[in-house]
Amino acid sequence: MEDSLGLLRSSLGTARCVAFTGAGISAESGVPTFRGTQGLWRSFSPEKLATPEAFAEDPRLVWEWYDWRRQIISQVKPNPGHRALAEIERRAPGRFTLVTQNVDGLHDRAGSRHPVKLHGDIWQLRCTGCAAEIRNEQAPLEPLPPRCPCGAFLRPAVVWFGEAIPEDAWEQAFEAATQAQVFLVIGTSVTVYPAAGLVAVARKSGARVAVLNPDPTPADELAEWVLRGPAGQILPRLL
Ligand code: BJW
Ligand code: ZN
Repeated sequence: MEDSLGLLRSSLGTARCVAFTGAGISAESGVPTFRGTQGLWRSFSPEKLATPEAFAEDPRLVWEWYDWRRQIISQVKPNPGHRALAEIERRAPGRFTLVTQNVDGLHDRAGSRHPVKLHGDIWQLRCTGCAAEIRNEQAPLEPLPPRCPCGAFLRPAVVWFGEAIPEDAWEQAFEAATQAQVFLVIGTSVTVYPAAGLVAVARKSGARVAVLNPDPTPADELAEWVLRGPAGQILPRLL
């Protein structure tokens, strides 16, 4: 591990780098991940709740899940992993891109300037009627489900299964992956596409891949470095 950390640290000093993060980076802040036992909420899987069909069928149930998560996120802080990525970005102006699948806003709160948010933002709401977007940081939300002034339900401005990733975010992430010399895969199970496909895009374009995760992931076989452990402990050691 020490050797890998040293090599990776020195590459980060000069290389174009992408950090691709998932729920695991926020786990040490106290935000539940999606998969595994602690990811379940009232026995519903994210594949069941994070869909337009679930919202159409039972908007209150889906909102209760989001409201529960918003309450947790509002009470936690960014951890040393988030802060280390913000510091890596500060030290590598113009050659570092943070691409996150997370919607929790903890990268922004840690000081990352322009995280590319593939799956949206839990603090943004979008009207299912007139498509207006508003920022709302109230937790708990009242009433539930919230309504737009136009009368239609508001939904979280996040990307559910079967929905497209916002075009500008996808273009930025894809471009950064093809340009990366080092691609860090941090705290993600690398199972949800098209985001997960960015690892192979980067590898095929010549990036050296590093995976930071306590558990094995499908990206390990593409990786030059597999650093097993919590992101909040490993990332500060890259500074
Ligand atoms: C630690 C740690 C510590 C713990 N330190 N690590 C190709 C193949 C197969 C299927 C598909 C495919 N292409 C598309 C699909 C379908 C589908 C999909 O991928 N399904 C798979 C599940 C099979 N994808 C979609 O539907 C996507 N849309 C789409 O394809 O649209 C097509 C289209 C095109 C054009 C027009 C219209 C349509 C959309 C996917 C959206 C996913 N959305 C969610 C919810 C977002 C909102 C919300 O937050 O509620 O995104 S689902 C959920 O999973 C969330 C996450 O961002 C995402 C990824 O999860 P993540 O971050 O990896 O978390 P976990 O929990 O899985 O893993 C945590 C990891 O952390 C673990 O590895 C731990 O070990 C680790 N860890 N502690 C470091 N301390
Ligand atoms: Zn509206």
